[in-house]
Amino acid sequence: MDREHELLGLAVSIAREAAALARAMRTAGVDPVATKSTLTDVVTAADRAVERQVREAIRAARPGDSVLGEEFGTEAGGGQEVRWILDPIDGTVNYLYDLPQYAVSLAAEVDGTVVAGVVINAATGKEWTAVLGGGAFADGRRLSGSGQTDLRQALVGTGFGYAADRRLHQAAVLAGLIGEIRDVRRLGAAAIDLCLAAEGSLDAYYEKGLNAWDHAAGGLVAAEAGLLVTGLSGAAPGPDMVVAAPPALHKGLHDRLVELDADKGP
Ligand code: LIP
Repeated sequence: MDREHELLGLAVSIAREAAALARAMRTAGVDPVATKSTLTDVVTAADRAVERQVREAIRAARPGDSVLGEEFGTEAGGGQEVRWILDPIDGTVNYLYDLPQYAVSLAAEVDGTVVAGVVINAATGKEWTAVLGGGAFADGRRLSGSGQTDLRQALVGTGFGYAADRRLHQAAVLAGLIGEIRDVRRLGAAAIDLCLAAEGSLDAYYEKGLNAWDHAAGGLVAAEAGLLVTGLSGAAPGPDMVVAAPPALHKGLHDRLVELDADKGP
């Protein structure tokens, strides 16, 4: 088995355990334990417990690897070239409100390139996986994105940040776009949004303000399903912008987002 599939196998078994813990803690009841960047950017005990469990599992299986996680930041490894990128519960607000759209997202990066990734919707158990050059799958079914070629007919996913001034900027961008697409979906978890675009349940997705842990695994799933996953104006996908769309839709959406200064503002 090649290393990429070995890393994926480990990621999947660790993420399944993590999803089970998130589900059990959701059933037991969830309260915010702290806030982060703003009053609405909450963290729950489950975010932290799931992250601890995943870190311990990675440390036990591959002690030399490093980990970047949303809640506890970077944990350097013993200089191995593998770095794990983890969002223990992507869609924490959905998790808090018991909306079944939250995920464990875990990616393995080798020398700066994401080579394997898994996203598990912890509420439904749905699983998306990808290996660099090996394709993307949902519950074992190979993915190929949306066949939509007309932006005016496209169902587009997006999201809003935790800071009010950023949300106002994002709303202004959406106001400029909404009359030119079929409709918008704000589902609340970037990792799942990217996977829904990979399977064609969304025709495209874009969002400003994502961290690596929000899009590392989902971005590989989308790219391996044949989507273009980029920033704007030649930039890589990152905090300024992540756009994921099939080649037939990408240029139209990208160029409109550039016109609307979607990667600018707060
Ligand atoms: C969330 C993202 C979502 C975005 C939210 C938040 P979190 O991540 O998945 O796309 O719109 O503002 O950033 O905070 O639940 O890990």
